[in-house]
Amino acid sequence: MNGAQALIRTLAGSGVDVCFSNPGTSEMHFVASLDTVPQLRGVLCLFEGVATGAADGYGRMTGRPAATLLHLGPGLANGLANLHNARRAGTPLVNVVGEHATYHKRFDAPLESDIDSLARPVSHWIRRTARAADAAADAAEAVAAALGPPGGVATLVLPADVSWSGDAEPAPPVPPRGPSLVPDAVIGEAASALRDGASVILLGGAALRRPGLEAASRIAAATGARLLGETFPARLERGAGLPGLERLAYLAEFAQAQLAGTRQLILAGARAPVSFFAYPGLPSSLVPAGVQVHTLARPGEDVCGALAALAERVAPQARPRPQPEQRPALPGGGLTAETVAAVIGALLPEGAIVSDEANTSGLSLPAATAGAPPHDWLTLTGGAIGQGLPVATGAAVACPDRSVLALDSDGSAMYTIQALWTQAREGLDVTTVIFSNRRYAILDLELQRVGAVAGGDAARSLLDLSRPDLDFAALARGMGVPAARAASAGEFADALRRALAEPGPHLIEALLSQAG
Ligand SMILES: Cc1ncc(C[n+]2csc(CCOP(=O)(O)OP(=O)(O)O)c2C)c(N)n1
Repeated sequence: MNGAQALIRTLAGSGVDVCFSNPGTSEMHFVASLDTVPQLRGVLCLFEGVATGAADGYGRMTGRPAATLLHLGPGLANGLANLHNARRAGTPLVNVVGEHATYHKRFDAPLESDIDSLARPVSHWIRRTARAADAAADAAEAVAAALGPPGGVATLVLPADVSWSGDAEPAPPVPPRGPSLVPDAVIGEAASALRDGASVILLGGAALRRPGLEAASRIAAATGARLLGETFPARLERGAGLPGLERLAYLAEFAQAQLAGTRQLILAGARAPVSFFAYPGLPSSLVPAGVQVHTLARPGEDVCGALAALAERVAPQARPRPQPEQRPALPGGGLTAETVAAVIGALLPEGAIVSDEANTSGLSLPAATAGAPPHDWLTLTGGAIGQGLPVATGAAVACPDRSVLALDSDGSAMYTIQALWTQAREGLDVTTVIFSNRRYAILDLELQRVGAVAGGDAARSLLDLSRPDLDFAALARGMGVPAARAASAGEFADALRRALAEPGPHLIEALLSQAG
């Protein structure tokens, strides 16, 4: 067996069943081996940012790593932004990067580059396999490193001659480790903090799944503590029957208002809140002065267990407070970000997975969908736009029985629009809604917020997506995805109903009225 075959068998044996790929010459033995290992499904992505984002979406939904297959340094570089988002999400992911044959590197051939330096900032584990005989053990360790906890990106650099050389055997999986338990003393400290009436519990990571939310809701019911969710969760379970959760706002002024009056801040799987950017004259930390911060659980610690133990201590009789079922009425009239949100709230199917990269057009989505049937909400964890469509693609591969909605603003969608082709190729049940405002609208706002002198024509043209107007329906059809354009709330509701009812991918371009 050559190194590539042993590696692929080991990945499959360790629970990796999909590889989002964009291969080149140095990965040909990996590609050839896929036919001998049907348990590992190769999915072709037409840009590496789609492959890495899809692996992120897959890992968020399964808790298991998908693999990527990228072509040397340039292929990795194309995938970096979504590996960055995956890193911020704490997603388990095995990032396989092909490399020149070991003896070829010193010739400085055109694709030669410093792969390790490119990979390091996004990887919490990197290994360069030296010999075919090591490929399988390295693959097993990569899976274990990706799973953590905490989960993360494990990058395995695979030279071509390691792949094609013989004398390798598959390796057994490395036994998984559980999250570290939170010591009793830490739970006791949080319990004392909760005696102060002005407490906020900031929930993040695994605390945003049902068990964590229900324990936190019991604590809030018994102690009067307020619950907030981190601003950009990797995966939030929400909807009717689950405890509702307000998220910390993106804009620092709003976040400060949400935290005003707090004396005790308990971090449950979330980091201490900071402003997304620095603004002249404003603080970077959003923790109000004088607030005592307590860390109940860090990433990689058993945050749900800690919340459950804390609930047993301070709220033994309390019940979680479920969000009542409640949907907005279907609106009529023009198409605005608000009416699109109301239609989505009215029609969101039970068990849907929402990949939210709607940016400024998404402000009404949380309220409009709060009482919809239970669903998962995946957000832009690392601020690097171009994540929404790939994450939706990976989530659909992970959960073929669920409806996936990608809610994407036009500017962000264009970074990784090739994801639509993979959705068509794989027959994935993804409905993409494009919020077409024909602007980088958030940057209009940021231009003022950072105190830059309000732009003239030259500045404005860098934030404007018209001239020419993008035609997303045509782009989608060109990649095999049926598409519609909607210019009124009624047209949008009809198109969304049809898209959700039919299997396979669809795209609806919502032509927002302020786009003119
Ligand atoms: C990879 C990357 N490149 C550039 C940016 C800077 N950026 C932030 S928001 C934005 C425009 C977003 O426009 P759009 O997706 O249409 O959303 P809107 O602001 O109109 O709601 C840009 C370019 C970024 N965050 N990430």
